[in-house]
Amino acid sequence: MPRNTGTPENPPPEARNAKDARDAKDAALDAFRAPDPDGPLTTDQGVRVDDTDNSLTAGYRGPTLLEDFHLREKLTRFDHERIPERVVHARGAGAYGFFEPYESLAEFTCADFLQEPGRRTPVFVRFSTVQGPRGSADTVRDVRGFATKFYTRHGNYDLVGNNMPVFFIQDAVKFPDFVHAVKPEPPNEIPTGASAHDTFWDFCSLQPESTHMLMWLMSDRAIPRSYRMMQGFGVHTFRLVDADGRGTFVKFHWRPLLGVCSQVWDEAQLTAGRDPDFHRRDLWEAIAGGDFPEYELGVQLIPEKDEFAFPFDLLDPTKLVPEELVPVRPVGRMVLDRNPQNFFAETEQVAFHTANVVPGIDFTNDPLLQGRNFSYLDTQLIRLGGPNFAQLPVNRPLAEVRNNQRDGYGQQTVHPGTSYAPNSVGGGCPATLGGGRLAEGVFEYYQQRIDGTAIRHRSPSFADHYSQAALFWHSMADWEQQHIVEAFAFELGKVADREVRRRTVGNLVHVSPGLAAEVARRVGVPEPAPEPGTGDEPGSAGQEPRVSPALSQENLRGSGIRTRRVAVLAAPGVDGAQVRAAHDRLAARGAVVETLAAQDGHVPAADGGQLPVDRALPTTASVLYDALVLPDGGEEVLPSDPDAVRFLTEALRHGKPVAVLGTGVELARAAGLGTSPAPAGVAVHPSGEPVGPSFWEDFAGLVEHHRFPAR
Ligand code: HDE
Repeated sequence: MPRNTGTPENPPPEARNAKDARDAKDAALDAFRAPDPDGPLTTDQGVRVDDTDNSLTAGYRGPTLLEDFHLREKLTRFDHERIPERVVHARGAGAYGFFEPYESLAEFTCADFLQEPGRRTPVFVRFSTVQGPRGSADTVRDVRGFATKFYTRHGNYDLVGNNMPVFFIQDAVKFPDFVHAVKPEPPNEIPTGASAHDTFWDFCSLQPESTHMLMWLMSDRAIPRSYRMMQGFGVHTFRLVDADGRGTFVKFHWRPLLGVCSQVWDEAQLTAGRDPDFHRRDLWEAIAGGDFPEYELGVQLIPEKDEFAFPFDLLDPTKLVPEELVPVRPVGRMVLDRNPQNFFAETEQVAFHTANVVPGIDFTNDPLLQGRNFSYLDTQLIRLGGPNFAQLPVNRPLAEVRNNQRDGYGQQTVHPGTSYAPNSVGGGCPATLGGGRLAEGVFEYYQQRIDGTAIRHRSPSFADHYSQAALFWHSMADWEQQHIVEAFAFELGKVADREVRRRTVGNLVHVSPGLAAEVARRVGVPEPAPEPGTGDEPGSAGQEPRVSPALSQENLRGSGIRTRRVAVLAAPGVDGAQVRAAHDRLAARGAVVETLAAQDGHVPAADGGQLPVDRALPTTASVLYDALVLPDGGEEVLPSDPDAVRFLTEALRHGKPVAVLGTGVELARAAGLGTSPAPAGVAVHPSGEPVGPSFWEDFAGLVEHHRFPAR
């Protein structure tokens, strides 16, 4: 795809630094940035304070005096620091960046930010988990939020998506039920950040429309390696509208440049303990280190005439449009190149809303989307304390705001004149109305013909809950299917109510009798009888399964090893040249390489040199790395160091690439790793022979592959 290689006004991200090239949103935030912290300490009224360590008291040992306004203000402000967390998606991390189209999409939409190749629009993105509270761990099994605010010239556009393309329910009226079921249970607020409990599975087992989403949730998509390595989806079918008011249905996709990578379940659980901030830290460090996460925006475009051309309803959010039916067209890229300065002010106070659309983008009648269009504004009113949250710095549009909306808590704008229309006095709201000129940045509702009888019934076209769940299942590689089985067995194994387990397995029969039988066996409930027409093995009662290769992570790997974390285990007597080569060769390809030893400081190498240690083994863990190098030497120490043995054992269990050089094989043996023949993902180099560049090249190939889950 054509890339913006940079102009002085519009440089590529690689050339940017905070001083010389700042986007419009960054510059607009200046007005709200705190002054230099080196100045005098003041009260909120700007009065300089003489002492902030001692209250004003009546004598040395007397009571504190009420007139100490500094004490009162300081405590009052502290008492009011907390705001309600988001009712869902409470845990998250955010970053600024930009979006730029590859090509003009004027043929389909008049959205200003999609007109001109290379023209950049500032963005703020917030990634999140759904179930857990603000302080919960990052690596739980959960859906991830992927919400993007585009600060366009024609107002803010929010694409509030997830890392899975479908959802649990079809109608917004079920959302409170769903969330009450998945959230910690009311009597004891257990479990935190997990769906493996009775109420969630009870709800889903009674609500078969959740089956397709459950397949995604039980897959490795629910345990991403990084926010930088997951896809994003708008989920609903939206509508693009061109300058003449013509509509085209659209599905939005984000594809990470680094490929789609996941942890394995045991690894994710251990990471939650070793570093609960794993994803937050990963995003922050990548951006701080100049490795800017990049995602390609793709669209599936469906002409309105094809609205009924699919075997599912485009308005049903439990369905995706298989890429084999409608290919994803790449239309632009988003680069996240700036960390926020203050988590609360920016990441916590950012307020997304599905109804924040701009001219050229419109809704469909997806009943889930329609409910969301009410809910997001409503929730911000309580979470952010009133109607003026759009004036918070991170939420402010770059486009001018002019209307008769007034007052309310925390009003920041000083409005002159009167505030009503029509108006012939006092300079009140002279704002002009648009008159429906889409192309000039005026939002005009898509002219959809609506007539119908008010009914409370699910559309019959939403009735098939299993075909796409089966499509997903059959599109998985063997190891992905294995992980799905294990995830169902884990989650249902945590469900105390056997009837809920049984009912869930009963639903799975419609996806795959094989899957249902295996899960039933593992969770100790009777194997359900296969339903006629649901057989999944070729030649059985059902049809030959359809597959969609685009759904398998096997086909979504990235290339290269940028930002992959590689640990080199070193002990006194280690081969210094090998440690240095591991650093040089892999870091040259963009990996983050760290030397670990029993203690911090330096480790003496066999050649007499002193190698700097990046981290002491007891302070870190295998789950925080993607690959491992066991260099020659140090065999006196490492095989008997429980931390080192555990490090390797876990790396092996989690399918990570390992390089074993020379006597590194001793540690490998201690961890139960046979090296002849070497299992998949293990590169072995015999003792005494020089290690050439090709060894590191081959090992980089294994690191690029990411995990060897079938090992
Ligand atoms: Fe949300 N959702 N949602 N949701 N959602 C919220 O808004 C809601 C749904 C999503 O980083 C809330 O500001 C309803 C689907 C993300 O700040 C709330 C329904 C998808 C985020 C809300 C859904 C999402 C939210 C909570 C069903 C994927 C985090 C706090 C009708 C397409 C945004 C807030 C951030 C947050 C309501 C379903 C994505 C309560 C009623 C489907 C990424 O308003």
